[in-house]
Amino acid sequence: MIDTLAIKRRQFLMGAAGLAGVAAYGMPASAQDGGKLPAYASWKDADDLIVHTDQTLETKRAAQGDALVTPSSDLYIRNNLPAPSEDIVADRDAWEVQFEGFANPGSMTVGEMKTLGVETVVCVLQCSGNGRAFFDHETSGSQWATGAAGNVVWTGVPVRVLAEAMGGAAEGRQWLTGTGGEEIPAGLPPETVQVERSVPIDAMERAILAWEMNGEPVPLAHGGPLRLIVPGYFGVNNIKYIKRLALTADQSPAKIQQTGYRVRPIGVEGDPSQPSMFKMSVKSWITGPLEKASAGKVQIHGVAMGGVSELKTIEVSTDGGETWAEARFLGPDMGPYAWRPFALIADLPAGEHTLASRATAADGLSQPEDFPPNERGYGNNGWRAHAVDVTVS
Ligand SMILES: Nc1nc2c(c(=O)[nH]1)N[C@H]1C(S)=C(S)[C@@H](COP(=O)(O)O)O[C@H]1N2
Ligand SMILES: [Mo]
Repeated sequence: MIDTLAIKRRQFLMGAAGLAGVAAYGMPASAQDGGKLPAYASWKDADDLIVHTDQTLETKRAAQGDALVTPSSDLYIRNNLPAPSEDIVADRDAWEVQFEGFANPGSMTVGEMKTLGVETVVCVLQCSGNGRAFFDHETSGSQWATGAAGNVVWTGVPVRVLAEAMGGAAEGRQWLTGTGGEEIPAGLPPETVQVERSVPIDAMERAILAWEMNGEPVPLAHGGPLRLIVPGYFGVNNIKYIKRLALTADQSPAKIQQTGYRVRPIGVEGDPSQPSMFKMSVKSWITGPLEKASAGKVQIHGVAMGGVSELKTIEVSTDGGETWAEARFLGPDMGPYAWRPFALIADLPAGEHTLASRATAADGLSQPEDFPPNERGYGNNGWRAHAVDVTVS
């Protein structure tokens, strides 16, 4: 586990949070033991979380460990708008979703959906900005290190089953568009703040509307009573408290779709011609040891994901990427969208060691050494940025 006292001392010596702190501990020094848990997330494990703001909570890197599934009490939270009132989970089966863009559109309650079909999928939920803190340039937004990600079990009705029940797609539909159930603050035009995202319609084949998360009703904080899950797609596409699901001809007019979550060079404004944060990429990071270890045999562990593909191999370096050794995946393979913990036992002499991991997916893609810096700090999967400096004594 991380020695918080040592971190605090180091923070004090460093003064303002510098990137050195990020590299050394894998989390922004400024956020250590930050705020208190907000009321809607008071049931979470405060020891395992970094509270950036009331709407952004990050899982500590050490807490990610070698867990097959991220406990709900440790899972990160990212809200663009304040979470709705607990009232919406009082009668979960009564929650109603508006369906549009199908041959026979209409509305359906969660209770009705439960009678149509049910499926379970394990997938990584990861914010587009996970790894943002490791970029050298200044970025706006939460300075996530590795903890805006978790591996989660979701159960719900497949969207393709719903589509079938409604007679299939209406003509000319290209996008699957989900709308969040938050109340829009008075006086604001909805498209400026509404959490509404469109993904290419083929994602319908694997998307589900989930009422269960890790074997329990989806907590309000994570989108209960009902959430859209698009396996393999970045967090933002997984709409919480979904109130409308539409097959549309065009992408949503919402700002979060048109100009937000667009990858572009530093200094450039977002626009719809730029790549959107849809599919995730192959990625891995070490979760221990993060700071120090005893000389001799050391167990190095972490987590790896293939993005939208099964994983093939995971390699670990103890010399900053000069040489690599193949590590072993731990536990069962839970499909192409899940992460897999990994471990390697290495013999480490006393001294400073830079530990890195590099995943390769079955589609042949590997993590790059560096991921190109971009204006909002999205999509970082560079292995060098995720390396940790460990003192072995
Ligand atoms: N309705 C709604 N859905 C949402 C969001 C939101 O603010 N409102 N945030 C998105 C973003 S940016 C991310 S990363 C994930 C975070 O999911 P979590 O809070 O359950 O971890 O939810 C996505 N879905
Ligand atoms: Mo996000």
